[in-house]
Amino acid sequence: MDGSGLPEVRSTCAYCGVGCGVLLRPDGVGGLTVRGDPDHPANHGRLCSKGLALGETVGLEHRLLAPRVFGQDTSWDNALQLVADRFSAAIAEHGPDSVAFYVSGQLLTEDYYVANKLMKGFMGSANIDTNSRLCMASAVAGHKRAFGTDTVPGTYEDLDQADLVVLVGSNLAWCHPVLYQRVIAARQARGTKIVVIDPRRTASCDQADLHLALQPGSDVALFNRLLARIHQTGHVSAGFLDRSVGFNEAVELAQLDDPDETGLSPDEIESFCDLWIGTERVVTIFSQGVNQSSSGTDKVNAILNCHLATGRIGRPGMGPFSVTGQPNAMGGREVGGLANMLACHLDIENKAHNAAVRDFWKAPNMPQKQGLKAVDLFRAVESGQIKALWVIHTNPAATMPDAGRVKAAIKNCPITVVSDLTARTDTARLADILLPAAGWGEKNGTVTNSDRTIGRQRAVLLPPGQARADWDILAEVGRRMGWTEAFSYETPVQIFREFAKMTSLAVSFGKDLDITSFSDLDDEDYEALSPTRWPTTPRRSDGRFFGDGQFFHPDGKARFVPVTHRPPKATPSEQFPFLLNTGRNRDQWHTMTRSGLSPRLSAHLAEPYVDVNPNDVDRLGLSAADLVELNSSVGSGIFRLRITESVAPGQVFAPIHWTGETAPSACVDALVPSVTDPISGQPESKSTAVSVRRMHAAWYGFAVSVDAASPSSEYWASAKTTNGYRMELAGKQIVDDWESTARYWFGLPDAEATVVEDPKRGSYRIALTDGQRVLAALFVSRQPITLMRDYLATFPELTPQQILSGRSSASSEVCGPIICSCYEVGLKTIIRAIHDQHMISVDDIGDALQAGTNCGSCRPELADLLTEHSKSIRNKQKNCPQEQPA
Ligand SMILES: Nc1nc2c(c(=O)[nH]1)N[C@H]1C(S)=C(S)[C@@H](COP(=O)(O)OP(=O)(O)OC[C@H]3O[C@@H](n4cnc5c(=O)[nH]c(N)nc54)[C@H](O)[C@@H]3O)O[C@H]1N2
Ligand SMILES: Nc1nc2c(c(=O)[nH]1)N[C@H]1C(S)=C(S)[C@@H](COP(=O)(O)OP(=O)(O)OC[C@H]3O[C@@H](n4cnc5c(=O)[nH]c(N)nc54)[C@H](O)[C@@H]3O)O[C@H]1N2
Ligand code: SF4
Ligand SMILES: [Mo]
Repeated sequence: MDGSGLPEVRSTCAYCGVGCGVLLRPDGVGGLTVRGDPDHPANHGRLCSKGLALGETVGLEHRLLAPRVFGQDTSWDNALQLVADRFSAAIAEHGPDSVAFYVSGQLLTEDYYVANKLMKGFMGSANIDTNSRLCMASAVAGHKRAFGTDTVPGTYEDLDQADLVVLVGSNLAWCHPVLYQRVIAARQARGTKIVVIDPRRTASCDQADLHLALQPGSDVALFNRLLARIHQTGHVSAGFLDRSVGFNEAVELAQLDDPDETGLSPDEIESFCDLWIGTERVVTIFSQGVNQSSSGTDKVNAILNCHLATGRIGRPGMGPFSVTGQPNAMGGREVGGLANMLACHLDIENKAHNAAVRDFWKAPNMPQKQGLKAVDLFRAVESGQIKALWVIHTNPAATMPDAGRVKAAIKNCPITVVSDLTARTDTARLADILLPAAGWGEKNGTVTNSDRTIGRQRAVLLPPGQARADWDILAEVGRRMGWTEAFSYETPVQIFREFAKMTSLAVSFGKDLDITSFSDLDDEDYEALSPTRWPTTPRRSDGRFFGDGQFFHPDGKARFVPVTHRPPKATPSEQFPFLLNTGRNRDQWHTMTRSGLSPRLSAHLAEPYVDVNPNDVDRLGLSAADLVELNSSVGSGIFRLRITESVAPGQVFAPIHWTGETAPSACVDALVPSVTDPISGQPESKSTAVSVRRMHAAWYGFAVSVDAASPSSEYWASAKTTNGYRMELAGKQIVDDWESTARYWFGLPDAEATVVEDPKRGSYRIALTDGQRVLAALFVSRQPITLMRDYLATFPELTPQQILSGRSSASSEVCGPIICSCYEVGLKTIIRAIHDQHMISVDDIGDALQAGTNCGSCRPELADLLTEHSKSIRNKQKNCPQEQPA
């Protein structure tokens, strides 16, 4: 305690797989403050912008407070009996494979364990798959092919000790910011070099020694060239060749691949190979640019082949490193969350494994074959095979490829159960039975991060309304279906102990997953559990695998997997000439149901956008700030144009975060067809053939409002602000009566209206008030609107007249003299943003404020401001993460 109220509680961040430790202090009225845990081995006190803003996302806004059945609030008793009855009836009538769960790498290990036990051991089907199929499946499959087990060999300390870090398909600076900070710290301390392999120039390139902007999908060709060069230059580790099988075949195939497929120059390729081969301590980090591909598993093995060949694996400062995306992607793999696995890294189709799990669970009904993987699972929902579906902690109607089709399938499923924090998601809106889950900060359990460190999440707030923990909901359904004994859990520690004990099965089959030392953990030990990396076996005290040449295939040896370049399935055509790449923004988490509640996080990149290269912009006759329509073979979308050389000609990039709730026409997965990797079943989310053209809007609009609104225009995108919401809009149809339209959109039929109109210019402005306070204001024009958006977002403090002028005399006090005239962004606004958001590049300013993104003439001025104002920040935060406030 530091004397300011309730004591601090140690927990783990809600978001990414870095698994940072946080210290939480509840304020006693439902909120909390957050700081990094200085003693946590993952982050040593650092946090990124998302972790720091956790306190802004725990409010009651949008929370689901009671179970709902067919749209009506009801009791838990009713809702859970109905779930149990409908699942039992489906199984009785159509067999176990007529039911399915679709779950999430964000569940706690305890939740995940119970879901998996219920489906695989008791309902008797393996139809439980998870959003990890869209995320880690190729890494899992690649690891198993090479190592005989799905195990990440290295630890975070390897990043501190490496001399070269290669980022393949990983925008670490934005997606694993605290790990990126560790790499930057190593660069400062020991000169660690950084190479980024990504078709797109990302924030992770800012400090890179080399950026290889390869052709999308050509990673295998590049790593095959590296393998051939390792062989040619005699850098093969003889010791490791003895401990492996298949080297010659892998090299032969590698030599046949044409490095030109990468689109890189021979110089670029050779400098990369020289650097990699010449640096003993090399860590190759890979993420979704590798996994989310129709050749994802082969890409993984192409990378693993190079580390195996040189023996650079499982030793300090070196190894291949698959970073996990979600906070418990790793834990989910441990408890067998995927449709093709059993708990504890055991295999469904291995008779001995299957029988051992059956005996351990005393399970009546084990499936003998693998279940449906995500894409096939939703196809089975579509075809009517699945009669009852339960979606937990994920939003597939927005994040599965071919999202429109998935949405329709879920809608037509005879019974859909959804467990979520909120009813406001694209998936929750389709639920027949909607169950209120307790969220991060309200429930207890464990998560495993990217380097196998098990950490505790601890409850510091009471679940609101009737919300309950996911494990608790699942266990009660198990009991109501008749399996009283097997699901008699009353606390998460009972589940954790059972799982820890179960890892003795893995040990007995010679597998690596071993946390048996936790089998007898008492309640207090669990409460006090400090971050622990598995295996907890004493002989592996440095926490690494495979440095000793011991692998987990039956002969104890590793496998080289011969692989060959296969381009992405989508080939640009006359109809769809561009390749659409997708990914993440720094400050938002997936479908924004939590991060989108933070005004601070929502200030960074507040609108869905598509990045297009300037050459293509000219060719297509587009201009800055246009809205553009993308079309693919399966769907379409509307995005704000950003002109940037970060994408190559012929490629475009759009982020994944917008949904029906925040920008219905900008859900990228509506465009992505469901092409999958043949081995892992992981979708190719990063290469879709699309067309790009200007949207011809009859009008453009900007609005601010106290409450969220869902206008019926072709395009709208809303973002949270301190005072409510701000919204960009556009429509193709001329609107005759703007006043009624505005009243309808904002749900303010009786508000007082103040209007300023200039019909000749097609400009219309309306402020709606309750007599005193402005509740909403809408600005419409025939042209894209230039307004002081930042200033208008302070609207509750302004009079209708001030608002409608779009700027006021006071505005120069708030915003300062205008620097960017295209978007009317003032000096003070820019300086504030540089300080508050720790901006380091002109693009950062553009991302947050749009300044400098149109004509670009203010960019030199912005650069000067940055030099002047970010220096003081840099000095203050040496060794601190980029986004940490000084
Ligand atoms: N801020 C933020 N952080 C997150 C998340 C979030 O939503 N927001 N989500 C978390 C989750 S679940 C995950 S899985 C991770 C994802 O973390 P990352 O994988 O780092 O993130 P992405 O932006 O999906 O994709 C990474 C990069 O792959 C590149 N890429 C596309 N095609 C190719 C290719 O063919 N080859 C190569 N080499 N690269 C390619 C893209 O241009 C992109 O820059 O992030 C986690 N962290
Ligand atoms: N095109 C394209 N598509 C992609 C990707 C991509 O890069 N490109 N990335 C893919 C990847 S890697 C991932 S991981 C997925 C992520 O996609 P999703 O998992 O679908 O996205 P989230 O927004 O994280 O959904 C989590 C849901 O759980 C709810 N929730 C939060 N806390 C709790 C809780 O404690 N209990 C319960 N029951 N619910 C809770 C949230 O409100 C939210 O609705 O997207 C995938 N889709
Ligand atoms: S890097 Fe950021 S989002 Fe990821 S766990 Fe740490 S604080 Fe949370
Ligand atoms: Mo992910």
